[in-house]
Amino acid sequence: MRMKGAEVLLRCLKEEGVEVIFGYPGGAVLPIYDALYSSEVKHVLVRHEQGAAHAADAYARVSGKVGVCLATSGPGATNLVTGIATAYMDSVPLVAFTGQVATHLIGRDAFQEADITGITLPITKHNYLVKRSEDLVRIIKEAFYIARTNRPGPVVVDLPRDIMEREMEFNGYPEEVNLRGYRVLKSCNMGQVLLAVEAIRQAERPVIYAGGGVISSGASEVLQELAIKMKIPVATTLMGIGCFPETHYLSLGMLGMHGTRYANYAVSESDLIIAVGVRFDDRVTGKITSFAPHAKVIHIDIDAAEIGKNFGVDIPIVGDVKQVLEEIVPRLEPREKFSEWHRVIDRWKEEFPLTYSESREPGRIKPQYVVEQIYYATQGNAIITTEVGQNQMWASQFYKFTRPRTFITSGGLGTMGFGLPAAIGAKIARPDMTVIDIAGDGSIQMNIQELCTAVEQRLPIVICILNNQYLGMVRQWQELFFGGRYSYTDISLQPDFVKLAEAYGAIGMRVKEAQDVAPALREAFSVTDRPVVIDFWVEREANVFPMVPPGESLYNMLGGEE
Ligand SMILES: Cc1ncc(C[n+]2csc(CCOP(=O)(O)OP(=O)(O)O)c2C)c(N)n1
Repeated sequence: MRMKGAEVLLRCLKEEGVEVIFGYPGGAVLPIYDALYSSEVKHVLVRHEQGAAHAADAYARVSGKVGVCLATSGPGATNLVTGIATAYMDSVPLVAFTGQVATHLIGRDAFQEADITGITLPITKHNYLVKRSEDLVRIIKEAFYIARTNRPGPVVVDLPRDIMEREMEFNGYPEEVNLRGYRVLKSCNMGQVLLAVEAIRQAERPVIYAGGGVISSGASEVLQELAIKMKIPVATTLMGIGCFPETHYLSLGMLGMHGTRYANYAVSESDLIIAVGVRFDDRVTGKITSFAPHAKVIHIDIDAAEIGKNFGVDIPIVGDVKQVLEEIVPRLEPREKFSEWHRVIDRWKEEFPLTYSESREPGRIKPQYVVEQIYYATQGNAIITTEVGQNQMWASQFYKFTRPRTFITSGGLGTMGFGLPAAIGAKIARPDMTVIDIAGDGSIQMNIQELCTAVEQRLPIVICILNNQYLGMVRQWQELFFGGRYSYTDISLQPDFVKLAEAYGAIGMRVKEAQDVAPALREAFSVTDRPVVIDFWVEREANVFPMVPPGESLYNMLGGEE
């Protein structure tokens, strides 16, 4: 069948099961937008391409499908870059389509030309420039396949305008992918699995250290089975939050820089670390030479390049986390008791709980209290997206997540401006769930324009701004490590967020007293047809504690109570 390249693209997207793409038009993608006009694929018009990438990324994190975004050539494509890098650092399956100038103009500094495959080479799992119509269908098939298999990640497909315009033969969407040098891992080394089983059997003080790989491989259930069967406490990374219910007595919460004291102590005292779908990031390990000094370490990961990259391990297992755990768990006899190890941990939990004190400033609330109230109001049954900074850490500490794919945050890149577009993508993926963006007053201003997108899409997402009128996390570092010299972190000159929300057609509310927090949240959750922004005035100089200072060992944590 003959049709235009742009029509072929949309046919392929339908074959892939793509329901929605997040995008922004421009000259080079006009043929694609023309095809979209009469396509069944839903398109969400964002207000900035960065928003499209983050929304598609969050859609993927929440749904487990591949997220798709679309931008025009040149500035449209470069505006996607931060979003692509964010997805890359957090191993999120994303296909980003970019328009490109016509093939005969490439390399001539044509209007709105940018070498997007060159630019995104280090931040994509793979990328393509489609040079011939004959390659289009195969490349789309490969792009989706590469994005979602093995360690997921973003793939860019750059589409020259003439290829989208020109008619070509469409002979259907291929079933199979044939990629030389790219194999999907189907099995793991059983010798290593048996070593891991033996190590788990023998351990006296084991800890599971679980990361985002557990969630992306769908291994949460089998991980829970392992933990419960063997009575092993579970600490998660920021990306792993939700893979193990934080309400369970075996949960240690998060470990690392802003983790719980008991998670960090448990890791430091353990004799066996079962590291699953993690990458030994410096925010987690602290000073790497003193990380888990007494432990034998099992590391299970789909990406062989992660094993031994930051930390030497004793039992490396390359494979899909879910498949590997499914090999390990049935080979273990349930453990009767770990009474001594659990007693030690219980004592730490009692002695060093996550707490905070009353607000010292009249007319300002404790930010931790706001997060706790969000938790109580939603019974842990919501999807939380965050911006970056203190707001993100308080969300991770004080909201008790019980399910995978419900905490959506930029971990690896730490991208301010992620939370609002992510909330849009999350709500579109799960319209049945309550979606809340826990935001800082700095970060929210980085992609505030997406409020318009949320209004247009009639999305009842709730944006809770923890407004401390500072770039809080940076101010905290200045307070602790730069003698309190607050160099350019005071952002008290800011818009009136209530009026700003209203200007966009959303609902705006302001809360300054603790007793008004819960009623405001109730009111916000009763809205069904538009976003709500709540401007919570929080204590200006509240800090995130505990904290492992950068480069220190996990033992040396500052503060316990704030
Ligand atoms: C795009 C981007 N620019 C700069 C930073 C560095 N940074 C990390 S946290 C932070 C402050 C965030 O302030 P705010 O959004 O108000 O949140 P708070 O820490 O006060 O909760 C900054 C500037 C970043 N992470 N991302």
